[in-house]
Amino acid sequence: MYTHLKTESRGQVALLTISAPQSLNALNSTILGEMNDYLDHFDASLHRCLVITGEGAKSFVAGADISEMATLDAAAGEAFGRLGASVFRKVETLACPVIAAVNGYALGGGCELALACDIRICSDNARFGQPEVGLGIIPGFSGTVRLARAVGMGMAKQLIFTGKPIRSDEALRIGLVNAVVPQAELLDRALELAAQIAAQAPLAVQAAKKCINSGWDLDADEAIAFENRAFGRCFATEDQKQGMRAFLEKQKYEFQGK
Ligand code: CO8
Repeated sequence: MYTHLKTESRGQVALLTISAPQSLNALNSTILGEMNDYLDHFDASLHRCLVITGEGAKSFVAGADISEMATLDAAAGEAFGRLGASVFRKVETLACPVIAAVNGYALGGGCELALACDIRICSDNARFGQPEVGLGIIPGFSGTVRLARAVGMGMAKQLIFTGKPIRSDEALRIGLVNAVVPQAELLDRALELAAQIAAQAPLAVQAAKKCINSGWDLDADEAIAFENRAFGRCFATEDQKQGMRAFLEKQKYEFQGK
């Protein structure tokens, strides 16, 4: 059992709540270690989608823990950055889709965690920002890499160079989030979206995630060839056979992930 993570199953959807409300869910090495363990043991044959949120109505994650970072030297800072970056990479490359339900502050490492997720939806009181340069550091959990990919280089540079947070409506405008919903509805809306994903053929969803992520880093010809191989492998699944049979016979089929 974890001290700062709450884990639940909602049918085929897993819900992970980061819970350190006294520090607005700031990420220290204990929490990052727990997340690492959770992700290492995540079974995508049991859960078809993961929703990550923060405890309470005020903060998703208010950043990496400043009290832990304050006395680090260069080597320890690099090691701490490596730990966070490796945990977030596990989020990004988790077999199934991950939705960030951003319920308030997503600052520094919190914004970077949201960026590592496949889809972000947020509450109307959410605030996003990369305030690191105001602390004498840079986004160190891969924010310089992922923010530019999400919102474009100019907007990423503005957010990172000024450290100024933005509100949920601006986050929606620049494409940082897919949707803004009232705070009280956030978790239900995130779980609804997750359930829609979970109802699809899970191996196909996983293959699509892999193609989109891998294709981003490849040139177009390689990305298309990668997709083509993945497309072919879909035809070796029971879900493809049953899914197409059910369509042609005008029936419903519950995908088995086989
Ligand atoms: N780290 C540690 N403690 C925090 C953090 C944090 N990131 N954020 C909030 N807290 C604590 C506060 O110190 C306070 O504790 P206490 O009650 O003991 O005084 C408690 O949470 C409540 O916070 P506030 O009283 O400040 O609440 P407010 O409503 O007044 O303000 C804010 C909320 C605006 C979110 C404010 O707390 C704030 O600005 N927090 C810091 C935000 C920030 O700068 N985040 C970025 C941190 S740096 C980072 O994430 C780098 C990631 C890459 C790391 C690379 C490693 C090398």
